[in-house]
Amino acid sequence: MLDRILYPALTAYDAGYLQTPDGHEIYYERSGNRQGKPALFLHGGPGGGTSPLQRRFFDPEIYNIILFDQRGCGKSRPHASLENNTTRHLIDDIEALRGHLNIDRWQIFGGSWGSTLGILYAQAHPGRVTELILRGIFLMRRQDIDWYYRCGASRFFPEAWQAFIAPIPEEERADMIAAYYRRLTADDPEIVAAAARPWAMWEADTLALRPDKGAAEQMKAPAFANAFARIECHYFINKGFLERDNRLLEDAHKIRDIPAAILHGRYDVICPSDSAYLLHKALPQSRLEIIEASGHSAFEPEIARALVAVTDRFKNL
Ligand code: STX
Repeated sequence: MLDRILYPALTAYDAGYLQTPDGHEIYYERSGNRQGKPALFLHGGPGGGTSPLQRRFFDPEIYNIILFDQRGCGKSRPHASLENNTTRHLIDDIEALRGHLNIDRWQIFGGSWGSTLGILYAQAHPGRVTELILRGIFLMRRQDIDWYYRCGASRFFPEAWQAFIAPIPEEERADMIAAYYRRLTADDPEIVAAAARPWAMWEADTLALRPDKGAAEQMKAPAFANAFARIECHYFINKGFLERDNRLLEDAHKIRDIPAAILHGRYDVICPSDSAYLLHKALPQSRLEIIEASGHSAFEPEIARALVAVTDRFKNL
């Protein structure tokens, strides 16, 4: 099904590591047309890493497709590190990567936490962004974090929520993020792994309108789960390292002139679709598409098709 919606599978023509001044090595790769229109894919989580499927939202004849694994995840090193790992660092890494690759301006394509990071990057460096493609909008407000880790999503997925809270003693459950953080940052790797798995499973179980067993299996793999859980929990306990709760919407005016497409699955239970609506209202020139038969995942057919249609529409800009 997806094979007929996305562009054909392709290999990277280049891959490498970018060294940061503070001890991280950032994995990046390029595919498609080396002389083509630059597009940067920002993955979710934080801590989710990239995968080859993400290259396939872009026409490889037209786009120079760039993927990178944010600090501590995917192939970036050191694996699962929380040191010098904040939103500011990631924004600086994007700028460093842009300079390293000799790119003047690029399209930013980000889903979920990738939308958060894409908006923040564009607000910091609006002159560097040709277009914004934002999917599954995550605004990183107190209420967005509470919805997913306190009460909200729990009411749509009671069995998955039960599995998520089960490892935590009742007296700690009032603050699930704090309870998991203690375990995910423990010295004992067994304690970390035992917490990482249910943390990642909560997300795997709530990701799609039609749950995908294969995706869930991948997220259970210890290397993925460790980085994903540790990094997400670290960012969420620190509220995304944002100084103001409503920072993304308050600063929307800084990016109002950048052509923007906002796509969101109607039945996204990780990030409810009113976030996309609010972002659209704050960016009056943006185009909002609520995809009726989709959840949070970028890889359900309806939303994947809509995402490809947007990169196609932006080809000639
Ligand atoms: N996390 C939202 C997010 O960015 C609360 C996200 N959700 N699932 C993902 O990312 C993966 C697809 C990377 C697993």
